[in-house]
Amino acid sequence: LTQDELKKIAAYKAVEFVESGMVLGLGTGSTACHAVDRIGELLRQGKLKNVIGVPTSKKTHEQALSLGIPLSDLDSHPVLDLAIDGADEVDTEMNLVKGRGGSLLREKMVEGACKKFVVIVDESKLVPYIGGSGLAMPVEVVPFCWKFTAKRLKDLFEDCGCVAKLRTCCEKINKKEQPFVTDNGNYIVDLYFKKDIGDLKIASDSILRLAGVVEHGMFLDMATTVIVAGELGVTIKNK
Ligand code: DER
Repeated sequence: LTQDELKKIAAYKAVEFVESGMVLGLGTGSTACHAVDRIGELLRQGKLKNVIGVPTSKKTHEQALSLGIPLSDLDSHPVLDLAIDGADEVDTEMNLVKGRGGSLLREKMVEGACKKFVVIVDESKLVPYIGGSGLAMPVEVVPFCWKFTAKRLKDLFEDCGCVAKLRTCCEKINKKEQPFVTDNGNYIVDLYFKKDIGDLKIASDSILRLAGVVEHGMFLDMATTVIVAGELGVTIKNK
């Protein structure tokens, strides 16, 4: 099975948790995309009725619109029944790294407002603990003096050999790479650690104390269910 086929299997399994009348958090990324497609299909077939979607990105908003999924937002629905979203890393405690697709702020807001948050991954996302993979730990920062904020983030994790890099996007304006801009008009500084960052809650709090930081990609104690699709089948783990 290809990675995308595994993602689709996990996504479709998660959609089995969706009941008519639910207000749903709609995730962002290639795995969540399959879940949103499936919800649209079941609505079209009349197997699901009266669901409302709250998207976690402009991209998911567009996808849901194209599928005819009725949409709303957190202002109108401050409490949601269920969110379904992917993740970049999942550890044994169901802590997540998210945001390598750049949507972490709206994802964290929506998923933090849900009674249940179902994470859907293929087995390649499983890690022994988050922050140890050496891959990007995204931090959304305001564009104002982002270098100042990036330096303070780097200094926070000096003893983990932290490297802080501004995320850029492919478009070039007179050959100069441009910063990636989030749906909220902010930048993303990706942190790369050479060593384990230790207590995640302490790391999270220290990042959020920096005034120029908006949010980071550690989703601690938020997931209520993790669905993992692997070569040997699908496993469902509950908190
Ligand atoms: O950016 C995000 O948070 C995405 O949900 C990401 O974590 C998972 O994206 P994928 O399903 O394309 O791997």
